[in-house]
Amino acid sequence: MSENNISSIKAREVLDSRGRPTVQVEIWLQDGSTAWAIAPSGASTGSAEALELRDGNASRYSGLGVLKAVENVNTRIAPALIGLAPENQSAIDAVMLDMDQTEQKTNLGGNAMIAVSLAAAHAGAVKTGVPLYQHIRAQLVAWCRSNGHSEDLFSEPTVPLPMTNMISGGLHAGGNLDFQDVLIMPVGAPDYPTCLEWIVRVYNQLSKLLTNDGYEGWLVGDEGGYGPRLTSNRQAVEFVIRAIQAAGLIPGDQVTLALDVAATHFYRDGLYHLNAEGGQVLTADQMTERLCDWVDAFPITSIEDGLAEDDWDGWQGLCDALGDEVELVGDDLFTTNVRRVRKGIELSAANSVLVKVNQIGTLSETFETMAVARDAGMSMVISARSGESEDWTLADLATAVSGDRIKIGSIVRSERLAKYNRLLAIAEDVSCGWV
Ligand code: 2PG
Ligand code: MG
Repeated sequence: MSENNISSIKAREVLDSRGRPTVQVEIWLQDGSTAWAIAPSGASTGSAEALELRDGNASRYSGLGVLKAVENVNTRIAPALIGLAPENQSAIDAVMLDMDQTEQKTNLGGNAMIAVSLAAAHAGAVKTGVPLYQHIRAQLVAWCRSNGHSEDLFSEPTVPLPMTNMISGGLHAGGNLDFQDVLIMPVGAPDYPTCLEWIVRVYNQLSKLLTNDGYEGWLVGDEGGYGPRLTSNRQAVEFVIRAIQAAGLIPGDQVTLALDVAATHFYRDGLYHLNAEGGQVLTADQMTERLCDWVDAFPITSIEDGLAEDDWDGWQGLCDALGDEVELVGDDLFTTNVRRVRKGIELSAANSVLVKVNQIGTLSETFETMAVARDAGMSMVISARSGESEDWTLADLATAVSGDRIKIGSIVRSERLAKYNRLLAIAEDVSCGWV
């Protein structure tokens, strides 16, 4: 009988939710069954992220084509993986890592590698006949056992709490806000379907409030959050609070706020440049004071990238000031890179890690980052990118690793809903992590 291993692999260039090329990988098993995955892609990228290999040929897609990455899969990676068992994720990722041999995946391309790595996870689930989240959980446990980490770092799969984008700024929207996202977390929702209903309710109220006050309550950014031209970052937070109230929900009790400040993108020459605040220029201490004021004034329970990716001293100060009461999440700071997470732990610079698989390039390396973070007691926010697709792998990944939160973007646009809707199916069988 056939072992039903990988019989062929094919990559192709497809488009993401922003109309930019990205890599899709399809895997066939010996029995003819198939599985696929599509690499996500960011806009507000950290400088330590795995390289997104792009063609640079300006006559096609303004240089953003990914035909080189596609070729790397088809001519280099695929021949090395034919015949391997798809349910051995570590072995598949190890082949690619051995072949690449670079810190930031500049040889094969992080986009090529992550698409293969995720497609292999799907193929493993197809072969073993279990839902993807169960298969990823099994791979995570196997990875922990063979790498000297306790599998008890991760509880049984649970549905993570959504952290949902309401107002977008920064590099994600055409408005004028410096801060990238104002998000809500329905902490008081008794189950996942109720979470979604609450989120949609708040989202619709926000549209009305913005529009009634003369702002663009219909224009949305890359992730489906509204992108109005407001007069300050603070005003965005105030609108979201009002929308929660207008939805008949209690801010702080039933729904809390989260921010993705994405501060790297307005950090220049050691200072934070806030255009939406009349061009104010703040030091790290002043930014920290500003965030402390906001935490006092509003029910903010999570702040991502409150300071810039290499401002480690600043992060230590932020963590001293707010680390006991607020989840301080490193995105650009950590780039899902275990070395950077270890440094963050040594310096007590943050208490939470944002996990984005394409920042590091393989699922196995993502497991390592998560194990080290969990071992240090950090929480985990499993996150989509601004460039997404119909691929819903994120929902299963976040469930499999019992992530505390899942950050998908807003509650509109099909590339986001593919994940929110997948979680509805998962939640029929899996309990909620926050209840
Ligand atoms: C972030 C992500 C998702 P991007 O900064 O957290 O919101 O954005 O994918 O552009 O890096
Ligand atoms: Mg971020």
